[in-house]
Amino acid sequence: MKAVEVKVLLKTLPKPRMLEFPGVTDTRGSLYFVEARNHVPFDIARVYYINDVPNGESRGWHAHKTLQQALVVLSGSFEVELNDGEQSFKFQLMKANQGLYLPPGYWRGINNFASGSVLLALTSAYYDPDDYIRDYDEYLAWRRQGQIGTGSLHAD
Ligand code: T46
Repeated sequence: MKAVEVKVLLKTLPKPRMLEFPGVTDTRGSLYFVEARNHVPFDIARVYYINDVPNGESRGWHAHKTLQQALVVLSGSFEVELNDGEQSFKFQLMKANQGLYLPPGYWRGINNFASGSVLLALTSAYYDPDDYIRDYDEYLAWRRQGQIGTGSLHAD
């Protein structure tokens, strides 16, 4: 992707933010639902989930060039650490009706998984290894190419 396209993409998409999914709770328990382009700001192309994370292990530590995701905690809790090359911010996910919207372009790590946690990810595209930046120096160079300035990371 050309630098100018990166710049346009990152400026056009919403910033990372917490999402709250609607649900119905009655005597039988709780049911939550997520509609594409309604409760997450993209069409859902793929779902993956992560469980059985050993105590002290973390996941991620990479960035995506174009992929949008919503991370949901189905059970337990975990922390998402985001970094845009200039600032970092932590989001705690601990309720089943909560999600974190993750636009492309942010370095992310997921850690502090409580025992038995299940992370569900809703994503905007099929798996593509070429969409990942797994080296932090490469990520910083990629960000510089896109000339993304301070203030591009915030948490609503
Ligand atoms: C992300 C964080 C939050 C596939 O074959 N298909 C898939 O859809 C995915 C997601 C992964 N894989 C393979 C690729 C690797 O051989 O599964 C293996 C583990 O993937 P990875 O090391 O990327 O896992 P995480 O937990 O570090 O990262 C994942 C997502 O890949 C990534 O998009 O943002 O969770």
